[in-house]
Formats: sequence, C-alpha cells, structure tokens
Amino acid sequence: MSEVIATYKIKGKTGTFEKKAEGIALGLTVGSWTDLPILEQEQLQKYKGRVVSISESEDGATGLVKIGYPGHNYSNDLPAVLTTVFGKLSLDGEVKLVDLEFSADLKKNYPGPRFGIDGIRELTGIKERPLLMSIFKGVIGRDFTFLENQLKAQAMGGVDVVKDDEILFDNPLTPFIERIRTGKRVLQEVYEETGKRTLYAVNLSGRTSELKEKAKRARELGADALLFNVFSYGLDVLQELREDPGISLPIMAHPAFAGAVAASPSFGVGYSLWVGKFLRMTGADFSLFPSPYGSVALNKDQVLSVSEELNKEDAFFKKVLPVPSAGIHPALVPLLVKDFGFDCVINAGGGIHGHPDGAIGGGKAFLQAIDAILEGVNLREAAETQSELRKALSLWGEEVKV
Ligand code: 1AE
Repeated sequence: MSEVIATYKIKGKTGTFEKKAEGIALGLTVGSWTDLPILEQEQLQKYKGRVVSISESEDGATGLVKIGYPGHNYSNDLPAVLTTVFGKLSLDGEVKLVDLEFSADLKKNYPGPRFGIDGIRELTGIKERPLLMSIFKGVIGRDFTFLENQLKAQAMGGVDVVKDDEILFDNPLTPFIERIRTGKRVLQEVYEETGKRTLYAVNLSGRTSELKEKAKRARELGADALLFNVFSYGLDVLQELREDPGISLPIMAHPAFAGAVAASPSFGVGYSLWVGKFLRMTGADFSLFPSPYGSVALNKDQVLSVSEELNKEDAFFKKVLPVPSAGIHPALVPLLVKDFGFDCVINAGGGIHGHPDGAIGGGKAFLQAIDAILEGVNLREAAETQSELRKALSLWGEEVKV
C-alpha cells in the first residue's frame, strides 16, 4: 500500500487517545466523515487516514499514535508530505512528530546521499579510521591573509577536511568564489610540502534562487565540498542541490536552526527524523549535530538515534557520515569512537585552534588520539611519547574512561 505512516507523541489523558487519533486521521485527510452521505463516504474511503496503532504511557499522560496517510493524497515531495502529516497539527497543542515511515514506492523518489560514507572515504583516501575535520574560527571581519594562515595551519596539522564556519556567508572581505580559489591554492601548497591532502567545504549561502548557480560555479572551480545550512533553507532545497547533476559535490548539512524545530520534548519534530532520516533521504553526505559531551549537548539517546538513522542498512539510500560536534577536544575521542564507531567524523573548532601549539598542534593531538584508539592504547599512555596529545590532555582534561 502506498502510504506514509506518521508516529506522534501526544499529551493527553488516559482513554482519550482513540478519539484524538481518529480526529487526526480524518482531519488531515477527508475532514469530517460521519456527517457525509453513505455514497460519499464510500467514494472518499480511499483518501481517509487510518489509525494504525495507539499505545499509552504507564501514567496515561502520553500516547504514541501511528496514523497512515494514503500516498494519493499528496504529491511525492517532502513539502507536501510534511504539510499533510504535520501541517495544521503542528500548531494544535502538545504533539510531537517522532517518525515517518515511507512505503517503498514513495521512498524511491528521494535521492539519498550522492557519495555516502564510502564515496567520502574514496575522496579523502582515509579508509580505516574516523575522519578528522576542523572549522575556521573567528573569521568574520577578517581578510584573506587571516583566512589563508588559518587554513594553512589547520592543514599542516593533518586534518582531512576543513569546513567554513556556518556563520561565514558570502561577504566583501572573503567572497565565496575567492574562498574556493584561495582554499585550493593553499591546500595544494600544503600537499606539495607534506604529501597530505586536505579537503575544504565552503559555505554555500545567499538567496535560494542563487544557490544552484553558485554551487555549479563552485564545482567548475574545483571545490571539494559544500557546507549547507539546510534547516534555514528547507529540506527540499537540499534535495534540489543533491539532485542536480551539474553540482555533484559532497554536501555537509549543518544543524543551525534545527533546534528551533526539534529541541522541545513535546512540540516539533524528533531529532532522529529531522537531522537523521530526512537528511539522509534528501541527500546529505555528512550530518552535523551536537554530541552528548561538548558545549552544546543533546542527550545521548537522541544522538544515538540520529546516528542510527544515518547508518542503518537501507535498500534505497547510501549511508551518511555522522559528525558529533560542538566543544570537541582530544580527550573525548574514545567516547566518540565508542558511540559512533570508526565511520564518523571527529569535528572541532576550539579544540583545534585552542591547542597550546596552535591549530597545527591541535590537529596532531587529535590524530594521535585517533591512532591510540586504533592501536588499543589509552590516551594517557600515548601522551607519554606524544607532546601534542599530552598538552591537549593537560589543557582539556584526562581521557574519559569508556
Ligand atoms: C553542532 C555544530 C558545531 C559547529 O558547527 C561548530 O562550529 C563547533 O565549534 P566548536 O568545535 O565548538 O568550537
């Protein structure tokens, strides 16, 4: 059956959820039902939402309600699906959209990631360890001299990818196109000096109508990847970028603004759906989200459910790289690897630039921590012979036991 099944968490009282569920199933599809003449009821039957299941929490204060919406009620795009399953309903009291399950005929029209984890590993050449990414910091109001120095230091530290800060937009001091050209030149120089290739994800920003042309230009100039503030634009915009064959660059989805929709326990959309399943369906190759450990933390269950959505086996979609972020420093590497496995990106801004030896030392300290994990050595022991890691642990704290 062609259908999207929505799971909602609803606040209420014990014994009231059946009526509520039936009201949603009707209200978001054919409207009032029992008042219609029998003939019309029969004609509209196939458009009616169906209550799939209802379960109450032990105290009866919350219901988990599943409702199926027939596929022929909406066009097969996320804006239509979202408007159907959580349009008016999102404004109507304490209801949270927890999950959506798409039948295969509907799901197959979403593109999924173009590159996925395997494709990104191919591009970086890093096959058997977590990737290491760093972030430009403090670059607003700075010119290219500052940017170049910061990029060079990050790359000399050995990071695999450098990304723009999400708040660095197209601007007169460091315009988008020049950032790509400069980035390529600096990273090529580092490669010639060290043999290490670092990729650069440039922030694709501006009006929606300009994005595709800018992204195509970025590709022509040899950009490595795009950073994209998907939740400020909308998931369908990400899907448009992903589907355009003229763009064909890895897309890194930043979670800015995601919390406005997902953070409440009783309103909005669940994190696993918002920054997990939807990003995978619409085509992100990387999904950034706050880790449970740093400065902007989500709870561990939420984060693990996001990661599961990005990584579980799926007949239609490639896997997405989870990027647990915010306040990450080398002592957290064992915890991150335990939670997310080797197929993840260790991502740090302050944890790279704030190292006592600068960004070069920061990158080295992270790589030393990653190597220690690969070799089964604890960080304290590895730090005895590796000064960058030692300095990082002294500054940010000892390894947290896993
Ligand atoms: C959740 C996104 C994290 C991010 O984009 C960012 O800039 C983190 O910076 P640090 O590592 O916290 O300095």
